[in-house]
Amino acid sequence: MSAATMTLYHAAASPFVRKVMLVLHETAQLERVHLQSILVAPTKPNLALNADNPAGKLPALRLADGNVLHDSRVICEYLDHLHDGEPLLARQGAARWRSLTLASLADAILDAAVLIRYETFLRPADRQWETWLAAQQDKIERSLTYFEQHALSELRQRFDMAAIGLACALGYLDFRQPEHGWRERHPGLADWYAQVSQRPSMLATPPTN
Ligand code: 99T
Repeated sequence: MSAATMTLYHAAASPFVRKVMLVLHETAQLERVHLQSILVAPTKPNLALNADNPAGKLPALRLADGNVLHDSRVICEYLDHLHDGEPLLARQGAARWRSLTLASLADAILDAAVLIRYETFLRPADRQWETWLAAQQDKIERSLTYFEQHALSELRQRFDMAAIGLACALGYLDFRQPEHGWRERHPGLADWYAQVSQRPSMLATPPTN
């Protein structure tokens, strides 16, 4: 019998869902969560998800008492409070604000990359806006440059919440923009990502359509 008491709205293509899955793997809590797979896009809403998360976005986590948590940052931090191991996100002090900021920057890469995906995949080709797409790519490039120049030593120390976010962002770039070429411009990140990609949690959660 399943010991799952929580239900996660899940899509294997979503890097935000992957963050949650990585936290579950890394903290050995997989058995607590039942996965409810759905397909969702801004133009293809899911009514059950909309009822649980008015923003209509994945991931959302339904708890045993019926309450629903969203978005990925809230869910990841909630799950990080349910295990007895070393927290993936520091509970207090300067380390906490630093980790939250790096995790937020990784999410900014994801936000830009998902906007690019929707602009190029959902919007009719004759209405796509190149200047806007280029501006989103610039956000990704500036953020990767920051990680390469200012955060590599921290990333190497521990696969924590910020590292999980960045790993999902790099994996998503490979998945949706295989021609992106970030490895040539950011060799330190490429080396770090090659290593963390071998973690069982990463190998178990490849993005798929
Ligand atoms: O925007 C929508 O209506 C549906 N999109 C989503 O649910 C995406 C799935 S990634 N999720 C988010 O944008 C969540 C962002 C939120 N800040 C969080 O949870 O952290 C799908 C990517 C793809 O299919 O390529």
